[in-house]
Amino acid sequence: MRLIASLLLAASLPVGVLANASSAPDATALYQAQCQSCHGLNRLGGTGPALLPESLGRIKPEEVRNVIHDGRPASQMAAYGELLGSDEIDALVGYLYRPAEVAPTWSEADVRASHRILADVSQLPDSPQHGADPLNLFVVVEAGNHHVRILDGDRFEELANFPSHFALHGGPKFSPDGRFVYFASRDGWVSKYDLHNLTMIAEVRAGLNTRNLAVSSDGRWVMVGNYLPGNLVVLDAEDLSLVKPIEALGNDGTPSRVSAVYTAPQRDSFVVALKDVKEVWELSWAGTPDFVPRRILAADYLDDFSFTPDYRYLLATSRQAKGGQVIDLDTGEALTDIPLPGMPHLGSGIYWQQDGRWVFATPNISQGLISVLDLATWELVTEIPTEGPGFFMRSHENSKYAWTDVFFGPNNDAIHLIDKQTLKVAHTLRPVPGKNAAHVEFTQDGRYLLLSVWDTDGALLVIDSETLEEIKRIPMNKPSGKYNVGNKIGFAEGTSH
Ligand code: DHE
Repeated sequence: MRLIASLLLAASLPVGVLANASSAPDATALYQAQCQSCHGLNRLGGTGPALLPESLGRIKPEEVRNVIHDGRPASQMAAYGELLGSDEIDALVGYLYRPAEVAPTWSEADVRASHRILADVSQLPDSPQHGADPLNLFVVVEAGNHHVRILDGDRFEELANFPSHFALHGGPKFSPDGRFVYFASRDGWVSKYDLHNLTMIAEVRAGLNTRNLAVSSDGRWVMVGNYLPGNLVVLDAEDLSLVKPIEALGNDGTPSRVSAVYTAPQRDSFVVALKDVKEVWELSWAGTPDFVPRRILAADYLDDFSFTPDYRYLLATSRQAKGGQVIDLDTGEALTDIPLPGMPHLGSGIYWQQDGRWVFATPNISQGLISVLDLATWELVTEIPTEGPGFFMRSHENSKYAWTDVFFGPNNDAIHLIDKQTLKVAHTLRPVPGKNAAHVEFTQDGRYLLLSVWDTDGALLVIDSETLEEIKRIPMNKPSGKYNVGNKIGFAEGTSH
């Protein structure tokens, strides 16, 4: 409705409001007339997403142009191609990629004002109302149209399908009993959804540009990591009300963006990666927490973490060292550097037992290889060549393969199955030739797995993990991550944490 109102408003504006004397379109006036009612004052977002350069960094200007011209299907974004000339659309696109005239801010009061309770949990049944096994549900993020689908992991049938906030990123996280799932959008919105009742419970905008969230394993706290503003935000996991914002300032006062926040269950703490200062933070949630960070000072900027199964050691990408560095979280000491030359995507790394020892494997974003490390000695065991750089890796303790995608380059339709004992590629599948195949997740028993055909005209494939045969195809628009409740709450071997 508001979009239609803004269209009518624009249509009735006097000539000259949308173009200046030299007849170059006035992008600021265009924004105010056409976009502001949905996308907010100063481009901070409203019913539509924020349109700041920080928010659009991952979207090509051509795509933004197309969305303005044609609208976005299955959303409130209308098509402006009939109303605006091509020079006006170009001016708008240029404007959206320019820094905001007013520096964007998001205060404690803004967080509180955005908080909404959408359902009263005390009035809802506390047992599953859908008839499916609550620990074998899948939460599937359909990135192409900003939706979430909930699937029964035994019958692979859909239980719910609902719109999400714009651009969910990072894995959704679960309450310890698996009843609730928490989502973070790149736009700063955090939502809590009840998987027993298939109902949204609460939401809050914790920042303007968010990286991810983590949930404490006692189920009490949600910690959100933001680029904009550079801070952590502690929320009450019960209703997402604000508990405490924590400014990300280095030891010497240097402001930083937060790269990501992780849950370390055995340590009763959150571990935080900081983008602009050489520190790792640990914040304990034990007892009555004050959420004052313990600072581990590092010799380098450390980003994108993975952990040993006991969460004693942290594996981080490091810009200066050989690509990777291990930190002992007990002592705070840097233990060793690890040769990881291909920009590892450690968040997707997984571990398993090979030949009586624990190994850790990670894909690399800039080179087509999987790095395999010995978790006891931190020696590089091998590098497994792939058909191109990958993003995600998954396995299950009942599967003999580690599945990894080729996310980038001409072979991005390939999926490699690495034999977990020989550490060699045992099979290469091309589920839909010519279309990007990426990101898998197993059922709780490891018998089947879901695989994304990451394409506008894409699908979720259900594959038998033994025979490798496709047993079902569910059409979807760019399905990205998918998450099995039981695997996630059990911190299962082979899945992301
Ligand atoms: Fe992600 C997880 C960082 C780009 C899809 N991504 C993560 C995590 C981090 C991270 C630190 C782990 C946090 C968590 O799960 O809570 N991602 C980054 C980046 O720094 C990078 C390279 C650039 C950026 O601007 O953010 C990046 N990520 C992407 C994408 O382009 C992807 C493919 C599409 C998208 O949605 O933006 C993407 N990232 C994902 C997904 C996960 C993820 C689906 C969860 C994986 C899982 O299985 O748990």
